[in-house]
Amino acid sequence: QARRKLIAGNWKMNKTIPEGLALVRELKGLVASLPGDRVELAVAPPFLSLQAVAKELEGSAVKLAAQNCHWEASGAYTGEVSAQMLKDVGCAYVIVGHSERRQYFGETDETVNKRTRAVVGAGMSPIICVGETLAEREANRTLEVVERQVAGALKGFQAAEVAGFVLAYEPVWAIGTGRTATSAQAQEVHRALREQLVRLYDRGTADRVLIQYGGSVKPDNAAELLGQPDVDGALVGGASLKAGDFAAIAKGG
Ligand code: G2H
Repeated sequence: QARRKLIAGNWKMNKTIPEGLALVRELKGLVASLPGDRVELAVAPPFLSLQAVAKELEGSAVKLAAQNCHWEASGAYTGEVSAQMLKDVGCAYVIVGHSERRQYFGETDETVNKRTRAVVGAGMSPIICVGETLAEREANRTLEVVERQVAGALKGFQAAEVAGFVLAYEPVWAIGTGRTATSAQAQEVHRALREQLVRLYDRGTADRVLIQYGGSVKPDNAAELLGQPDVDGALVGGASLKAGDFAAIAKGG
């Protein structure tokens, strides 16, 4: 059975609550006819908008995702949000280890692993982001880097847990830059990650994990990327801020 595609919109630090509500209202109408068994949609608004967006999405097939979470269950961690809080508000997914968090907020493979543990413990699916910088690609270290990130994130997890995970390959040089990996470059990395999952677990598990591509996905490049055998969806930033573009990407898949 073919894997479903997961198209997730990472709003990053964009949209006030009213702006976010307007976006999902428009989006719901545009994607109502998509075949839900083949294409799943999710939006990841800022924490502050999650509750309002969750209410607006009631009765819709569009899922809710968060952009990050802390690994501890509760306590004196000023400014942080726990996985259980995100589950309670209605999140199905949590993005973990986005390159912007690795770059600006000190995220490491170890903290990605801890956050992933918290997400799974609260009954949600992680969307674990990995990707190489331009310097790493030019030094032919792409696969070494992404495989290290994946191994670090998955440390200690059993096959049955990992089968419900989502990985997102996001080459850092393609994020928000307008540069996109070619479909062949994406497929090469996605295939390598799938083979890594076979080595770490087994073929059945590897075949169930969704591997999204992210990095300047737009309506005009989505179909080509999503047409690759190991590209199981997209993590969309800038283009997810316009309902029309996001719906067009989802339809392209
Ligand atoms: C990559 C992506 C979303 P954009 O960060 O995670 O953003 O589509 O703007 O490159």
